[in-house]
Amino acid sequence: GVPADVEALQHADVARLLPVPDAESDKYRRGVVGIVAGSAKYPGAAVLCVAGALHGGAGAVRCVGGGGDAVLARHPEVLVHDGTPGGAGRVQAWVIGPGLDDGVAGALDEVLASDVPVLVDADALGALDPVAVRGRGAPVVLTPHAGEAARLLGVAREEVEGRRLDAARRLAARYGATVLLKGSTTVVASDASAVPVRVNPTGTPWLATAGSGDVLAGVIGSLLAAGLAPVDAASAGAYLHGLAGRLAARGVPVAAGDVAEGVRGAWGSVVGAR
Ligand code: NPW
Ligand code: AMP
Ligand code: MG
Repeated sequence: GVPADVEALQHADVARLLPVPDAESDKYRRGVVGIVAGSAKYPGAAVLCVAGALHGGAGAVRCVGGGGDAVLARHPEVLVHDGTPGGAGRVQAWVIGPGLDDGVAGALDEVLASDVPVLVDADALGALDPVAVRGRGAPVVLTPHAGEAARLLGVAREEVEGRRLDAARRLAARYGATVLLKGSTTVVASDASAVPVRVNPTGTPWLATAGSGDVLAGVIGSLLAAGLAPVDAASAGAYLHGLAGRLAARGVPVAAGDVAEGVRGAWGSVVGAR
């Protein structure tokens, strides 16, 4: 059986959480996601993160970073900004990290200084100061893979792989943040120790493909911007991402861009169950 401090995320829970727009909705109420991603080395990470946010249901996506031209070529809907995150205008949740290389620290300070939720992934994780995270008013979500989690904890990757629930809980406590630890079984831990760790049941090994995590960060960003609580956004995002991978793959290989497009079908299969 599943221990009491762990729960599997249920389809009906996700159906309740997903922000379906109504007659009162506008793009700002649906949520504006700010994405700080991409670099000359990894412009594609910004494209994939943006795709996750757009298909995840964002009202608008603003993008800051080194992937602007590549992003616009694929997604003309996106508001691309040349400057730094602080000058980007109205944003209801930030995603920072996919494919960034230099300039991470300054951008991280700026998004952490905002009063909206911040998701920190990939290259931005290594630049993160626990004191700065704990000291901010609004929530922080961390989305490491096992290698990134091992580096943050200062332990071997095997230790994280062998004790995934414990690793996620330890990181959540250290940073005062919600931690989604990616892998063959993705788990979501809250820094509130009374909240059970959520285990995502929808993953598939077909998700083990370059750029897959960049898509996930964008999907969760869209749910944070819509106003979901951090553990809800992280776990519903993982649920949609896993389902998207399954729907896109159907037993054959998929690329991360296919997973991003599968997020719309995943949404449909979840809200259809309302
Ligand atoms: P090793 O060598 O296996 O022991 P990579 P990345 C480890 C961007 N991308 N579980 C691995 O350890 C991302 O957004 C851009 C456990 C290695 O030491 C990031 O900004 C793409 N450990 C950046 O690239 C598409 C794992 O981590 C270290 C692991 C780096 O991304 C791809 C670094 O590994 C990518 O998303 C796992 N699942 N995966 C684009 N198209 O623009 C890796 N490690 O190979 O530099 O990869 O950390 O995923
Ligand atoms: P990243 O390493 O940041 O690109 O993220 C990889 C994504 O693929 C995460 O969502 C992982 O949970 C997922 N993933 C990687 N390997 C597996 C696996 N063997 N089974 C299920 N999901 C996986
Ligand atoms: Mg990644």
